[in-house]
Amino acid sequence: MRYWNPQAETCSLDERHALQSERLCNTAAHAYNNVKLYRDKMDKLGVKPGDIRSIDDLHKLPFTYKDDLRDTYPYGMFAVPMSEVVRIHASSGTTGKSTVVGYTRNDVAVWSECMARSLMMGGVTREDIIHVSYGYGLFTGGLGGHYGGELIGATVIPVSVGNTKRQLQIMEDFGSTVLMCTPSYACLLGDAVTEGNLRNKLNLRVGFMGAEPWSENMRRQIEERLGITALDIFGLSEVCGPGVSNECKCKNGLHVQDDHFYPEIIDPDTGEVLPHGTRGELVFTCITKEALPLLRYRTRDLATLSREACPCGRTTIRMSKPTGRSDDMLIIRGVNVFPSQIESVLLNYAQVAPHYLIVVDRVNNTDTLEVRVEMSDAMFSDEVRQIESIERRIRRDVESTLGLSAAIKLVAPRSIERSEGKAKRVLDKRDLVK
Ligand code: DLL
Repeated sequence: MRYWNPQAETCSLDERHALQSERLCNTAAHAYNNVKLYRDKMDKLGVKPGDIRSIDDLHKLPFTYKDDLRDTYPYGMFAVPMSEVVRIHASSGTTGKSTVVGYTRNDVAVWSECMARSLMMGGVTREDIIHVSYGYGLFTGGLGGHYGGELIGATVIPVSVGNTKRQLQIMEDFGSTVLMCTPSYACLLGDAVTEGNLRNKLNLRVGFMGAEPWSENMRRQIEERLGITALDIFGLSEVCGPGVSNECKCKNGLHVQDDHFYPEIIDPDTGEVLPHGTRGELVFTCITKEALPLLRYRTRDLATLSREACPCGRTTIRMSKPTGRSDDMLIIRGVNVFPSQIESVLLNYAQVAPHYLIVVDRVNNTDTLEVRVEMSDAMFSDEVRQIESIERRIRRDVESTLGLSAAIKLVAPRSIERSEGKAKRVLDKRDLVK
């Protein structure tokens, strides 16, 4: 079988349009009737659910922003009672509070279905052994891959992250055929396989890499070193997690599961909807979600959309690899990081000045994070021991805020370059999109 759900994946454009329209009408009413924030936003625009008669009316609906989720933290945008919510995930917010996502039983089923469709794009069947090295926990990567794999009937190994030596041992001993992990971790595994001369001992065939941007160069490296076909998988927690879109073996864009997540591309500055083929900000409307029916959610990811026919036969719309962001979010070792999160930690320390620079690099296929912070004049004359102690405390606070280790370097007053316009807070030396 080539498709998990042939009807959903290969139906005619007219059928697709009719299904999307019906689902959007229901979702607009569901959101309006059950989420105060949407009722207020739609009332302000003078739009009633009855004004939404087809998917072509989508542009009449208001946008949703990450901050809307933060302002209603944790459950204020849920459209069902908590007794209907069977799962919670969360991702980084712009400051202290995370973005909380809820799923009903049906939402988990839809997500699993989308993941099963994704896995089948890489030819995964019940005969496969899926090695899931995405993190299990509030992050959606681990459980997303897990449920999709089980739905197909494949054997799923929930390895989660870390301990590369053990990962390779499990892959070899358990005969893993499918690898799911971030592209940077796949590069690291590739290095270890090459070093240990392990390639012939592994049975890997295909990989699903995502959660962060990656280049064609990285794809080449991963495929060569691990002996696999490496496919791009995209998603975001707010919309469901991985499986919003995925590459098929043609590798010419990611098929969006647009019978569940309807994409638009807009101008990030004006909000105007842009024609297919134009680069802009990706916006998703969740047209089947029960717990969190997001309308026109601003992902901040920059991409293009295409309706050109794909040789695989799927009629879903395709998106390009995301080629950047319209905000300042960084993805470091698969973890989403907003500079404002780091700033909020630094502001708690009177000893350091509000001048800092976040330096991100990639060394031996692993992302590194260093925060350079200027000391105040008073602190600069302190003893080394005291300076080191503050450095340690800041490191601990940054790590617990981000869930990611960071090097903290206290530097001399006025040593960080000042800019005349907007302060430049981030120096990203990685070469991610090419
Ligand atoms: O990263 C979900 C996921 C898990 C996707 C496993 C794929 C595999 P969040 O933590 O909410 O969710 O981060 C979402 O990560 O808005 C993009 O900026 C970025 N991102 C996700 N997949 C890709 C990808 C998961 N394939 C944010 N290419 C998104 C580039 C990606 N960026």
